[in-house]
Amino acid sequence: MREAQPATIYLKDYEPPAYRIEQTQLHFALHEDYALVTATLSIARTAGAPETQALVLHGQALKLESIQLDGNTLGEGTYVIDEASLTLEAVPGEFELRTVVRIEPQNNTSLEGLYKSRTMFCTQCEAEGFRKITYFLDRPDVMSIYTVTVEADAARYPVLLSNGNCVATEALASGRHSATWHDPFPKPAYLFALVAGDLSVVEDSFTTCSGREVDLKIFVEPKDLDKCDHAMDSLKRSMRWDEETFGREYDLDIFNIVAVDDFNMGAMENKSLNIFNTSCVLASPDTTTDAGYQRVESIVAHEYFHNWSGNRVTCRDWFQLSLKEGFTVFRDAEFSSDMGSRTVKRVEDVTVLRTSQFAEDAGPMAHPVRPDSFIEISNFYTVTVYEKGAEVVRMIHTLLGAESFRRGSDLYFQRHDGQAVTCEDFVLAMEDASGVDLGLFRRWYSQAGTPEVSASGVYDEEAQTYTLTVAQRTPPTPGQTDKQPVVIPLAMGLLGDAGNLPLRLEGELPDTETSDNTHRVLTVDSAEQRFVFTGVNEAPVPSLLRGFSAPVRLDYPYTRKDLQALISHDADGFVRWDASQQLAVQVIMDVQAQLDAGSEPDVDPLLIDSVAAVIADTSLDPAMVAMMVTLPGENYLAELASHTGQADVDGIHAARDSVREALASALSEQWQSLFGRLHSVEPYQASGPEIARRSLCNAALGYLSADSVDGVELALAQYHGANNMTDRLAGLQAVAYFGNDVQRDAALADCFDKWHHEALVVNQWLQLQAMLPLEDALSRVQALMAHDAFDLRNPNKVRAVIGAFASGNPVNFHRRDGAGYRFLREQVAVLDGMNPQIASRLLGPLTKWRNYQGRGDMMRAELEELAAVSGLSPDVFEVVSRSLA
Ligand code: B3K
Ligand code: ZN
Repeated sequence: MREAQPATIYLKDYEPPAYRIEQTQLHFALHEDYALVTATLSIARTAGAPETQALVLHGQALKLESIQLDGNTLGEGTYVIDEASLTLEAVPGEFELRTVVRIEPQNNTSLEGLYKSRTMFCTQCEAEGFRKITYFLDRPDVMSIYTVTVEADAARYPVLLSNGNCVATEALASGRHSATWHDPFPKPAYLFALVAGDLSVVEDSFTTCSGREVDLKIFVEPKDLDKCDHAMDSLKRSMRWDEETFGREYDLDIFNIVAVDDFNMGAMENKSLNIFNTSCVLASPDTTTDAGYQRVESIVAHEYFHNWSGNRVTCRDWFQLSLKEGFTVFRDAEFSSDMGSRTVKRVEDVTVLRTSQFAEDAGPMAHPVRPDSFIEISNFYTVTVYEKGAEVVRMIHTLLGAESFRRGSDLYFQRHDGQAVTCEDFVLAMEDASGVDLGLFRRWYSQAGTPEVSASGVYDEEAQTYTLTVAQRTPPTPGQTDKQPVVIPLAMGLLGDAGNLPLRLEGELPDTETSDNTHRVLTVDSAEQRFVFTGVNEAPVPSLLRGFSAPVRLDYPYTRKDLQALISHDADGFVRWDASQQLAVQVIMDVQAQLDAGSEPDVDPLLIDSVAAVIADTSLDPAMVAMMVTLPGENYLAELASHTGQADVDGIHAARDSVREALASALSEQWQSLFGRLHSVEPYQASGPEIARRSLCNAALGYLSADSVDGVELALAQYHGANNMTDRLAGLQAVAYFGNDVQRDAALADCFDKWHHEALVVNQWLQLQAMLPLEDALSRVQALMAHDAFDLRNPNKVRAVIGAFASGNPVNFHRRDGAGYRFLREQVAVLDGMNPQIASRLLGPLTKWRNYQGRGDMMRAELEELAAVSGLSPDVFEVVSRSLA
């Protein structure tokens, strides 16, 4: 048990490594109750480092069996081992170090390092898991060439994989065999991977732009062989897209993906051996929803894109995590936009950003895209580093324009190929290639918190001018009280009665007008600025932050009529959707106030008219219609409420339900005819138009079942008759939410009965139940945890039940009696002993204790209870202590 408080690491303390490891040879002897890892490292002192510099290798939970330096066994007393390192006080300038360590993969429940998932061995090393495999300089700026031999029982583990190319295989005595892999590209230890198992494979190939053949393989358990086609297709499309869009060609002759069931996150970009959570790679119409298909496509692409943005050019240190993650999320979002609908993808991403990232930025864990300090880096794989980081890259793209941005990324890859670099290097390449000064823009990397932009407009009819005043401020965040203005690209237009108006800024000559003179990107970079548009011949409604051009909170005093105008005919799809959400938010808040005051809810007919108009607008993509008629989520509403005060979870839930009922009943005929028109029993296709059709059809089904028992019958029929998981789950969900107890329990039981053999379906079944806003939700969740289908060691199950309850069932997690909070605290305490990363992640909802009306004390008390537990992992310790600070 650790006594001292875990140490904080600071970016300002970064020092380049004193030693390099040029070659790394590893030999793994895998057995059922232990593994022996022999590491032979060619180490050299960095030029300029003092000869007296000790060599300190990272190492955790390793049992050293032997150690040799240049062939000579080192005796005890010539080195020092503690719980995190192996230190050699005096070493030559160049030498070979050989260690043999014993580890226990079968007992490794942290799923970090080398561990067992069901029947296979696999690894997860990012960020600092390699030190649980062998003694090493486990930091991303130490890059080495790896040769790896894996030896195991041939019958149990016929497939033996590591990074790079397979250079030898051997049959050994006692039914064992081995395979040796060599990766010609130097890489940091976090990209190392190993897999040993009895796996089946789906094979394909890809011809790169220069004509090289690459073998593509997806390894899965034999039962999942029929669920690999979509991932394989997505991989080939990603490879082509990266060549065409970013000029990036794949660099080896082999690219492997392995699916594992027990995985802490979605997937991992290990060089040429990506390891995936089964939930992010397997897809079949019967087990996977449309959202699941899209997730597989985007995660396969994301991990593949890392081959350049992350692997060929990697991070100098973990403070630079967003260098690879923000950039790669931007790249995968662009890919998905090109594969499907750009606006739909944007709306989905912005919803996540505004619901989760804005909340993170406003809470105790707020940190800049490039954090200054951390205790446990695993806690910083956040929506800020990923999603806000991607927004920062997107803003550079907007400010430079597509062509200069591409020149910048070409320069970045060419200049830094094979290096471990910083966010600053990325920005510099963008500046050098474009000539655009990004000096002040850099604040986005160092300043935490979501900027608040307030805009107001004045129309002068006589002068025919429209003056837009834009002010910005960023609220203080923990440890950062003084904020500077940031550079905000504000994409905008002006909407008149008959459409978007031509734009001319004061002082501009008419010939500076661009081809699309109804759209502009204004650069807002000081505390307050005015933009005067001339020649404006009618009072416009401003269309602001088009495409969500910057990750800010925008406040403009729109009237409901203004919003209606934007919804019905602005040129920007994102603004149309956003206006529909703003209108819904206003109406829900009205209803909440009415319910609070004890009056009957009175839903503004303007909302109903506007939803009716959206449904009737056949020029809109059905997926857009589905998103525009879907009310903002309870977590988003709570985030908005806590921005200006505190959230009343029950009030939000009741008001949102009541507005939904009003829309359901006022427009029941429209929902009926939509459903009738869109419902289909044709064979499933995961194509854009089909996904769009299903999304709108199922939105209609939701309203129909909220409105009447006939609607529930329709949902029940859809559940039973569906030929795909999207429609089946939508039917089941509608029955579970709006049906009576008998219908609900029968349908849920039927689903388990039919699908208990498909783990990924069972996870969705668990999650649906954990999120039901029923009075007995907590005891249902406890019963699910006692169910045979549940397993506390499997992160997917934990997320599906405990995670979904705590973050997707607000009324029950925030029960008045505090039982939801107690439950989460107890689970986190248990999980912390098994899997600290998962434990720490689950804590998220409790950290927001300041946001909730009448609940804060109870939530804080649970955090205090956790803080008092001795032997907390650094992961949980960091989150708890920051939350209480
Ligand atoms: N790079 C990995 C995430 C690793 C998380 C480690 N705790 C997956 C990704 O972002 O592509
Ligand atoms: Zn990533």
